[in-house]
Amino acid sequence: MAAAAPAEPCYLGWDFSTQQLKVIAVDEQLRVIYEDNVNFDKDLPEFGTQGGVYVHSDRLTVTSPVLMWIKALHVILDKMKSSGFNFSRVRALSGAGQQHGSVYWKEGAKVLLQNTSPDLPLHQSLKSCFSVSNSPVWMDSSTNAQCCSLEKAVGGAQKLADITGSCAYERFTGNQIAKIYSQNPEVYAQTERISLISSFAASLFLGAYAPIDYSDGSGMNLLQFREKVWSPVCLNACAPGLGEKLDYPVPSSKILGSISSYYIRRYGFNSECKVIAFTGDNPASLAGMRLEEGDIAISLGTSDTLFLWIKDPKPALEGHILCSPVDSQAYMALLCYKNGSWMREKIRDELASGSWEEFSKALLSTPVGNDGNVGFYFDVMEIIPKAVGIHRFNAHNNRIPTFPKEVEIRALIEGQFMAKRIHAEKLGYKILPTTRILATGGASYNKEVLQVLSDVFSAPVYTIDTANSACLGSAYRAIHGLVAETNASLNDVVKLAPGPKLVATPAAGVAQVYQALLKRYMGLEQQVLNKPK
Ligand code: 5FX
Repeated sequence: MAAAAPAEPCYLGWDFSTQQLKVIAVDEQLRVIYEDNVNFDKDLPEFGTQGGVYVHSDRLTVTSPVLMWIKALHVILDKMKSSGFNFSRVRALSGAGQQHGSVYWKEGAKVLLQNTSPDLPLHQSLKSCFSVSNSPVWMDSSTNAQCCSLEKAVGGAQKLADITGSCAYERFTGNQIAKIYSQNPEVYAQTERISLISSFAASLFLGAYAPIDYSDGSGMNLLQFREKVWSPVCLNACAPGLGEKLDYPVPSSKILGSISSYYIRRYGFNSECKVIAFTGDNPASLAGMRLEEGDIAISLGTSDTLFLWIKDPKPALEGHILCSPVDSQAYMALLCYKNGSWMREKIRDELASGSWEEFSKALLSTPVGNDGNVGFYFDVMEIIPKAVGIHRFNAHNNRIPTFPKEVEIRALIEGQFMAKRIHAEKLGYKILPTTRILATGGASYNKEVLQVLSDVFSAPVYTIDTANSACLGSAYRAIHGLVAETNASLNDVVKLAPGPKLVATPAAGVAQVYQALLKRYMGLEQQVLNKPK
């Protein structure tokens, strides 16, 4: 009798996000062959989280129970097993974690991690491994004092940005560690290893401490993002002996080792299955969207987020520069705007009877450049720039109290996109002839809004489905990790994946209009900052 053909290989991508744990399996043709998730609130009610987190009574401290993440992994793997998933097919896996959050392994945890019994659920074997049972996560903003002292220690906010890619942010891990050290020095002393959520998750699969990767590591206010080494001055400013507790960071595509025997014995994984370094959810999304040099991804959600592929970064007091998760010579910039869809929907409801069709008609009925009328619409305090309120200027740069409704709608959309282009260019971003804008999120369904985006950036706009981009990007990174040492690029390896859809190209002659308007917008932004209305 002929031997059965070996099962076709597949690759797993994990996403330890704020509200759920997700997994995707893709085959060699990059088809998604399995997808599942565990929702923390709904599927693990015993932890009592809301949206996957605990918001503490000061409203500033936000944490998640570390054992919840481990139990979620146990639940999802058991679900996969009962659905008949063939784990022996998995050649490699990688994953993503919400950025900035940190996990504190107690002295002695290393040995427990290496010796988990396949007869016990993982969260039982590891229950005494953590010196801090509730991990601080990215939503935490309780470390203002630590941010001030870190900036002071290095010589100011811009200096810190020059070293680490960002000025001090409360959610960034160095400041979180500094808070734990200053409030509970004995807990810090009992901690033998500090992981990011991404490297913590990789450690679970390795059965050993996984190093932090360069890309997620650049969201800590601790990494010299150009040299890719920890900054001694930042480490010392946060806590003593911190370098030893973090260990050396590694390239994001590094093969960390083979999967631990726990998974081989309990689930039937192949002993050759490789674990590729895990990274942050935003870097993993950049991989999932297959950004290339010069590309921009814009997520037009409640808040608007931009990822930019940058070659020559210029860190500023706004936005973040991270090491690229897919190209060791490149960087990614991250910009976040609070007044995104929230503001667009507000104006739509007030001026277009709540209808996107009417909103689009207003855009179509007004000229590119809006006859020189410019507006700033910040319903809540914006992140970039730190300004609030509605500010309108006519073509002579005079403040005016109102615009006709069509002018207002165009001023809002042109203003939002001009702000993004200006701040991206401040961080060193350059539009190239090959630049593509990949738009996702709610407003990416509106063709007229995307036309303005294309005109303002002078680049074609594509839409892409990214419901699971971090998870999918992790599966792509697992495939890429196996060949990364041959210098193959991620995009060479995932060519077969479905591509984005072209939806708008810049109209003829609009580049000159915006060249002049962008300059004026920059000047008016200064006025808004200097003289808030
Ligand atoms: C990025 O800097 C963030 O804080 C968030 O996007 C988290 O990564 C969400 F998980």
